[in-house]
Amino acid sequence: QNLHVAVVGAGLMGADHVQRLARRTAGATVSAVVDIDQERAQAAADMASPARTFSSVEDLIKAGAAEAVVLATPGFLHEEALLQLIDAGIPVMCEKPLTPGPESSLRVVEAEVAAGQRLVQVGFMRRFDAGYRQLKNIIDAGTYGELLMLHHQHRNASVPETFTNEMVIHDSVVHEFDAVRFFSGEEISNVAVRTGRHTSKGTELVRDPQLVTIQTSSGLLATVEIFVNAKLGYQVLTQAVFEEGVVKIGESAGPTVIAESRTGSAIDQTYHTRFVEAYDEEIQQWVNSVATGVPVGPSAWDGYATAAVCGAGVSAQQSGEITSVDMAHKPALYA
Ligand code: ISE
Repeated sequence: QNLHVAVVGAGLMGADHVQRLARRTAGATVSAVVDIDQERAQAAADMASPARTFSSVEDLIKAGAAEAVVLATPGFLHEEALLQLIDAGIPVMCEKPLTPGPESSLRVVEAEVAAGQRLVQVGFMRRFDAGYRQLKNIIDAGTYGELLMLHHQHRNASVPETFTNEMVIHDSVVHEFDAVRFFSGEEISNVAVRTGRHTSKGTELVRDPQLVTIQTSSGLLATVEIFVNAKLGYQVLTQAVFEEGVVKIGESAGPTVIAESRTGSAIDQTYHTRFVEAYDEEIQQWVNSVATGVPVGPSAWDGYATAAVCGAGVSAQQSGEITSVDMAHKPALYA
């Protein structure tokens, strides 16, 4: 079996997925690349020749050039593409966020429910990271008793000048919102955001770092330090506190070197390298799931639920208050 996959959006993430599908994914071929910028589409398609190029999802669908799609355009373009693809019955692996707001995400969920089948997987790749899966197994097995608290640190080396305070929530903390839902198996009921001292090495539009606190429906508390101009490199760390122990994940996977009067190990500079195995696993499992027809990854509901939390998160950033999350009723399709 060889699934014909089109990659829509030939930016950094899209081009990365073209290479992944062409070189490191079994059972898939890149059949097309879609981008309004045809030069960019062609450059990406050349990495996977003989892929065709298109300038819109509509043309792609009309040409029948894809059995499945990886959607990697900017988030504000997702809704229109997703609705077209769902309508055409084409499975999609949609990069996060599903859409940049709860109302638009809910429209995607409703379209899927109307189609009567799960066609959308959302790109929360951390669920495929080995450390994340090990911690999830420990939580579910109750190895150290009940989970009492989660502490996350999410540090980016830097962000572009155009990165806004809202994007801190929508682009970055969205991963921890999904992580807390993944680890706890519960929805998030409220969120708060505090800022204190801020870095002088940061960018104009961001208060940096920020401390986000999250509470799930049963009361589990989680903290997130989000620091997007941390300079030191790229770090995503989690500490889970149980009744009878603490489990840490995300410390460097590389060797510890003791030399030149120091001890330590290298850390990644970007999420492309830090999570490369997770992305590979995410895409491989998605391709397999399209073949079997049994969805395995985060669903459109997970995309909607995190969008709802992001909405509350941005309000909380502005008000400084503990802000409750408004959530629609979960359709049976996602039970
Ligand atoms: C980026 O969009 C990502 O998804 C990364 O995983 C995250 O670490 C980063 O903060 C975001 O900007």
